[in-house]
Amino acid sequence: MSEPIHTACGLDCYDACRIVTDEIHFPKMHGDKEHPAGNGALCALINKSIHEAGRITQPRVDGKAVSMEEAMAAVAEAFKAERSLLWRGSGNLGVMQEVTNLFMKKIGGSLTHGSLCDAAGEAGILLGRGVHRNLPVEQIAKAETVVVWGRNVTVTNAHMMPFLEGKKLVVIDPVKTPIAKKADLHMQIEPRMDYYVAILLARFVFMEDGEDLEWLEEFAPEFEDFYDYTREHRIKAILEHIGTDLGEMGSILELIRGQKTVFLVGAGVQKYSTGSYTLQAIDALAAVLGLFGKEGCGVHYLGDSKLGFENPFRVKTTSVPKATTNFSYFDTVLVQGGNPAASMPDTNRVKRELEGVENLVYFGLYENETSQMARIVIPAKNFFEKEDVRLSYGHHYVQKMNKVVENDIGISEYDFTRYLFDAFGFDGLESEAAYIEKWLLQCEEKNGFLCSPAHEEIPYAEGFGESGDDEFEFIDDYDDDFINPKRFTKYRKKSKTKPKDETFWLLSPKSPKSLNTQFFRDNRVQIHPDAGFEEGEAVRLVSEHGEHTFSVHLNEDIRPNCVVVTNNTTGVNSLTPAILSEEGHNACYQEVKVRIERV
Ligand SMILES: Nc1nc2c(c(=O)[nH]1)N[C@H]1C(S)=C(S)[C@@H](COP(=O)(O)OP(=O)(O)OC[C@H]3O[C@@H](n4cnc5c(=O)[nH]c(N)nc54)[C@H](O)[C@@H]3O)O[C@H]1N2
Ligand SMILES: Nc1nc2c(c(=O)[nH]1)N[C@H]1C(S)=C(S)[C@@H](COP(=O)(O)OP(=O)(O)OC[C@H]3O[C@@H](n4cnc5c(=O)[nH]c(N)nc54)[C@H](O)[C@@H]3O)O[C@H]1N2
Ligand code: SF4
Ligand SMILES: [Mo]
Repeated sequence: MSEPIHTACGLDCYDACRIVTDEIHFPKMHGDKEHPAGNGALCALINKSIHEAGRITQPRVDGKAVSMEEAMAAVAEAFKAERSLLWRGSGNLGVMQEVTNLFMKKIGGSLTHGSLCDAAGEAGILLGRGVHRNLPVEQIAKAETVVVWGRNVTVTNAHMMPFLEGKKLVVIDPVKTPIAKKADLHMQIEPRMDYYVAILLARFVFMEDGEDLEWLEEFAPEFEDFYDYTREHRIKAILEHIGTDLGEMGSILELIRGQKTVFLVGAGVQKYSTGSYTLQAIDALAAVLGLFGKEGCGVHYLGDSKLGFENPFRVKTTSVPKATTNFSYFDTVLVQGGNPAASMPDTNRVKRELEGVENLVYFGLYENETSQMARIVIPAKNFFEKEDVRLSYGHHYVQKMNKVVENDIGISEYDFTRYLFDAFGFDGLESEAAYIEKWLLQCEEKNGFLCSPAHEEIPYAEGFGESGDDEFEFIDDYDDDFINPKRFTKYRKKSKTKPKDETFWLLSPKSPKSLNTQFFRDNRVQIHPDAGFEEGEAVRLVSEHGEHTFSVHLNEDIRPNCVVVTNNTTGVNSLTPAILSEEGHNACYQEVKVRIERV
């Protein structure tokens, strides 16, 4: 029996599971029952990350197999060009992924800002709270009512499930997801309308004098202006528009009134140009109910896992937006841990841009659309093959990732950076162990596990902002109001971003079988049976940005004016727009409607 090795799953997932294995039994492994955010189980994706067939083991340059030394020499040569960019995906969430920033800084290269993922919502949270302190899972455990709002918990965040047991459940989602089927109430909302739900619910709370006056007076004194703002919204027209009625709104209020309530908000509500306003409105509703700074209450969203850490890889460089990158401006582009040719919006544009790059370097684990286009391909090590530290956007626990397997495949991000520092004669790169220690030394211990320095048992108990001295800022403007004409004009000017009325909203949530574009690729579109298509039939989806053919899968759980194409489906992003959210520089995958054509 060899010594147990502890590590963590590096896949981009809320749960960041702690893993227990040992040298003899690996790849057999299990979760850690004692871990405060896990329950001992690991999901099936972890096995796929060990046995994946499409793993790249052979470096190549210009289509020819070469040694790692030759391939790295080609990378060094490529970085002598004038304009270089590092575009990093989220294939591995270990902190050591960012060590490559240090090299980009040295050569005056560019990085990216914004996100494909959660940055619109994050921006909305910052507008209201000043700093985004995520709600600890221990507080979720103490809630009486949980509102699952645009998060597909059973698929994307399975380790949250034990925390929801025995609670009153409200689900707000255009799809009757597995968690919606278990809920006391499912609001099958029209997509992109969550802002209105939050604003109207807040208005109704005021109307029935349900606001938490004492808390508001101390921490959010502008609440009366916010009440006036909610009253600018016309109830009847909005209820019709968002596909609900007074009865349903009343039932939600009944489930949250006087209850310790947590809003579990997911990426689904904010894949729009207006995504920041949605989170700011949901936060405002939480404030009216007095849900901040109290036990068993709050808003949980994808957190900033690096909050509170001094990040040794943080550098100041020029940057370009990650979701709409103009790749062809650069001579050399390093794609690390990502698959932009499939995962970015508007694939047709992205591929044209990538074709315009002289030296496209792909540094990753698997063959994919991007590796196929690259001039230089560098195989990476997976998270069982290197040392790292795993933070989580779903909870506050930190895990040292220990190497479990030794082999000759690939190169780690640290060694990649070391090679380039040496090739260019740069100094200043510390040892890998020193960086890892820098991260770990900043952690605190909680329940016998490492924990982020930003962890607070009950966030915002003292107030908002970095210091806790600030007030909560209510949302007081919305650029997208279709009902109040005085607000509508601004939006009309930006009509480029308005989804053209093509009948069906395109929803692209995550799949249980894949981690973004890793592991399994789908070819299906899920359509409500009422749309009149047959199971297995081939249909073309057409948007103003492109088209692609999919195989029909009928699903009566979908709101009938929506189609679902999970984000691991080949071609989904041919349909999506290359635009940025109004705040946060985020991708807006769902700001699009599609037409369905028989082929
Ligand atoms: N198995 C698996 N797990 C994953 C991932 C994966 O690829 N596979 N990816 C990881 C990553 S990168 C992320 S960011 C997280 C994201 O995980 P989640 O936060 O769960 O995000 P999504 O899966 O994109 O969508 C969540 C839900 O939002 C709903 N939705 C869509 N539009 C709207 C809307 O306008 N309003 C409302 N209220 N709901 C809407 C969808 O129907 C879906 O049920 O998951 C992580 N976990
Ligand atoms: N239509 C639509 N598109 C979406 C979304 C959506 O909701 N709808 N969601 C978006 C979201 S939330 C996200 S987060 C993005 C994700 O998009 P990307 O960040 O592009 O993620 P993946 O497509 O999974 O590609 C990750 C790649 O990382 C590589 N990799 C894995 N581990 C390592 C490692 O340790 N080192 C290195 N160097 N490489 C590694 C693997 O080869 C894998 O192919 O997709 C976005 N795309
Ligand atoms: S993908 Fe998520 S649920 Fe699955 S093992 Fe990794 S962290 Fe845990
Ligand atoms: Mo994501």
